Amino acid sequence: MASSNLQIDSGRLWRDIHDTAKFGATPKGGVKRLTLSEEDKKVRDWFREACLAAGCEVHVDELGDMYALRPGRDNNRPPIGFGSHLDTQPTGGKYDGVLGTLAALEVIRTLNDAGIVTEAPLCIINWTNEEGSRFAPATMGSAAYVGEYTAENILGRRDVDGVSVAAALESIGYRGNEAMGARKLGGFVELHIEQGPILEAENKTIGVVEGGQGIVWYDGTITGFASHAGATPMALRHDALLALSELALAVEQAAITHKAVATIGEIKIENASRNVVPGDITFTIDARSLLTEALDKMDKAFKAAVAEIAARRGVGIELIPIWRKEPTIFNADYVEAVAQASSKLGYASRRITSGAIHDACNLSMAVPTAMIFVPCKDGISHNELEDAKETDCAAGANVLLHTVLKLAGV
Ligand code: HGY
Ligand code: MN
Ligand code: MN
Ligand code: MN
Repeated sequence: MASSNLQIDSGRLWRDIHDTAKFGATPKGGVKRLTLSEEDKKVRDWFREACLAAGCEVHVDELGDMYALRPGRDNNRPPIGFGSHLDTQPTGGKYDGVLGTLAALEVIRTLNDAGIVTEAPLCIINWTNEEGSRFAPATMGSAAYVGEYTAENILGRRDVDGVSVAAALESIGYRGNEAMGARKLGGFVELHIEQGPILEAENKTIGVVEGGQGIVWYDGTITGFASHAGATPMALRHDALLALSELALAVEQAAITHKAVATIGEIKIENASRNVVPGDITFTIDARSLLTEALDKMDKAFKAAVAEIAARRGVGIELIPIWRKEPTIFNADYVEAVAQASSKLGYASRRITSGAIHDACNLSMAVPTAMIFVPCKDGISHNELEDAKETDCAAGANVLLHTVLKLAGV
């Protein structure tokens, strides 16, 4: 069958997306499938069976990244990789990561149905712990794959209950024996929902992603002084929560000033009690920008605010950067391949940059990489309301199919 007007099976992809959403389904229609949890095991097992049924060889590396290989005519060439992630946020949705991973599987099935063998081999990938909400950092598996971390460094990381990555991998049977990074790729393409409002607002079906924001994650602690909520005069308090409240407004102002974004999250008052002035608080900051210098300027502004608030309120404030990733620029030829596939298929598209971090942002440090976005309803993601249209998911998968055909050769 000629490959030029090949289309994926939209119904099959849509069924897969909704079938796998049952692994970690929440009452509000979202998905809670934290990395290396029992729910993650169930979707990994489903994905492995589906890849085997599609004739792929499935390999797992020491951090649980899953690689499903489809031979090409010339298996001396490195495979073209494509995929995303199957783990979700605690209040995640059905499409973040899932669309890109299952669309990759659908591309393989479509090629099987059409009896097409590409020149280069293909490799579809489910990366471990893209979300970073159980174990930091986010995009963990792909970051280790490109050498940002050793496997040992990652295996020792622990979640809030003290469970290590190594123990969690073993508990779900996905601590593979393939050495991290052993599987060389010739390039990588990731399909993903935009997770923002632009494509929908402009009535565009495809986002041709040119790059992504850089990111800095901080862990913060504020040490005030727990005291009696009734007997302690306001002027004598060292209230950790009020100090954090002022810092939060300073973080917001720094982001606005530098045309960036920043979020205070994961706030925890230690031994909280209604009638005790908060003494000790932990919190996190997620700061992002397309510009490295904006990340640096925000860092400076955060540090200045910490010093001023701590001195004035008589509290201790510690802000520790735990992860930094520079802004990403994707490979121009790969981006062009996405643009050409999308216009050949007649989809309305526009160039766009990614506000979210993705595994592709790591892969772009090692191999030519590009991303394809499709709209999500009201731009909502990292929320159980996350939703997308079947036609947009199919369009994204068709652009993925034709981009991969172009890059792998048919
Ligand atoms: O945070 C992120 O950007 C990613 O979606 N986990
Ligand atoms: Mn994602
Ligand atoms: Mn996400
Ligand atoms: Mn992401």
